[in-house]
Amino acid sequence: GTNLKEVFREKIEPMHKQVVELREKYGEEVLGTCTVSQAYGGMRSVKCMTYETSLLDPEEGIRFRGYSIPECQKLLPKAKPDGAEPLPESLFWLLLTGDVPTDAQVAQLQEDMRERARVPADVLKILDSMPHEQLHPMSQFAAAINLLQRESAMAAAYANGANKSSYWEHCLEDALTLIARLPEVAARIYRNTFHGGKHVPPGQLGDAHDMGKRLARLLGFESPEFDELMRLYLVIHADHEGGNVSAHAVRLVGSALSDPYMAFAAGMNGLAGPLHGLANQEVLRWLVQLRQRLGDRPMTTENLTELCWQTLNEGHVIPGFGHAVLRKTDPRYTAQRQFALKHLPHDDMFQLVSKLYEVVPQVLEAQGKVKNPWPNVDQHSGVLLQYYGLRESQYYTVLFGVSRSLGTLASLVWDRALGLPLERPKSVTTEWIREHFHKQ
Ligand code: FAM
Repeated sequence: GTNLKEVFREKIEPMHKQVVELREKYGEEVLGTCTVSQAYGGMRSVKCMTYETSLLDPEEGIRFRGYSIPECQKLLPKAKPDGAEPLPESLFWLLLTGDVPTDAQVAQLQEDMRERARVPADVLKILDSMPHEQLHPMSQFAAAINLLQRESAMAAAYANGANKSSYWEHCLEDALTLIARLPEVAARIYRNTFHGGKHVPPGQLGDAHDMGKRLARLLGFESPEFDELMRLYLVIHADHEGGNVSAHAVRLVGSALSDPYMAFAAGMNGLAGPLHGLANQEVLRWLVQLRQRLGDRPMTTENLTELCWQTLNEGHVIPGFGHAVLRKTDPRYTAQRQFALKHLPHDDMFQLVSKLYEVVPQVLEAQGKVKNPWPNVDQHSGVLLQYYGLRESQYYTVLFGVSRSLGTLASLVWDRALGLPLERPKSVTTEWIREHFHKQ
């Protein structure tokens, strides 16, 4: 069928049965342990949670329901007639159901999201009244998501004493409405903060009905190439298994039965961290600073090496490199590099990023403490946006957030469908550790 809710409904019982069987069979098996160092070290690589929509392999990178990014680019429906990048809506269908959707299924989902897409006028008015010069776009974004919460179907259902077995339905309702409205919210923030509040009236959008193109038009961009970049961007940032700060925050807050709006706002506050989603903003600022420090010296290996050491010696990380789990070049970086080689091979900033791909890993390896010296998704994203004229790096993480809604909210619907309980790990004090291990 083409109705996402009905297709998803059919998936729940078989999955639930699988989980019950696995818990009966392996319930007492140990997934992983947590040492004292890992407890102090951000629980790095501690296996202690389940998450269905994607899995991150340290060597090969992310797989969305088992499919790599190149496989998604091949298999997922694209924009008619000649789109080259997968449609974000088709990825959402895959993440939620595990199936590659047909064109008809994607068309139905787009129709459904178009009906949900308009942001209430009073919410837009509050967005327009925010202090855009002082309030970071990510703060405006998280506030907007909370403002939309008053329409939460899940919050209303819970207040009306809905049966626990129906939570997933209301959660899916909220997820679809929220995802459908994020492009207009995000674009409103962009136009208010960087273009004097001159908005593109959504009524003017005509056929811009896929999420990527709709976002591009509302931001004020008209080129088909930028439409394709928005589609690629929204797909590759959508999910990165369950332990990254934004996905984990959505899961944790949602486990208290806070509705998807509340949970996703929490995830966005995490994404706004410089070591997580804000890194794409930091990369652009660093590249601009590198260019300034280079002055009219040539972009040679030795000059760039010297500037990278200067960053490290100033006690700063090199943004866009390293990863908590990945140990190879991020395939999300590679996908963007392919796009750049195809569309902007001679762009000056792309040349700089290309050169840094050869320089930075060696510097980080020489420094000797980074576990992964290779580039991650953020090293490349700003350069593509700059090229098409979206130059305000302070805004970049909002785009990351629009994309991350696809994975984290698909996963949240599964949390409710599987009846996952409140998340509540046990903490200990340093004093407890001393006592506990001293006795042994
Ligand atoms: N430049 C300089 N030092 C780095 C580094 C980098 N790119 N990446 C890691 N290190 C340091 C790290 O700060 C730590 O130093 P200290 O022991 O002095 O604290 C040491 O190397 C060991 O860190 P690690 O185990 O290799 O990495 P972590 O798992 O602690 O952290 C990252 C992972 C992503 C936070 C880290 O690589 C980093 O800060 N990268 C730069 C910021 C960035 O690009 N973040 C975006 C990540 C992206 F995937 C996303 O979420 N959008």
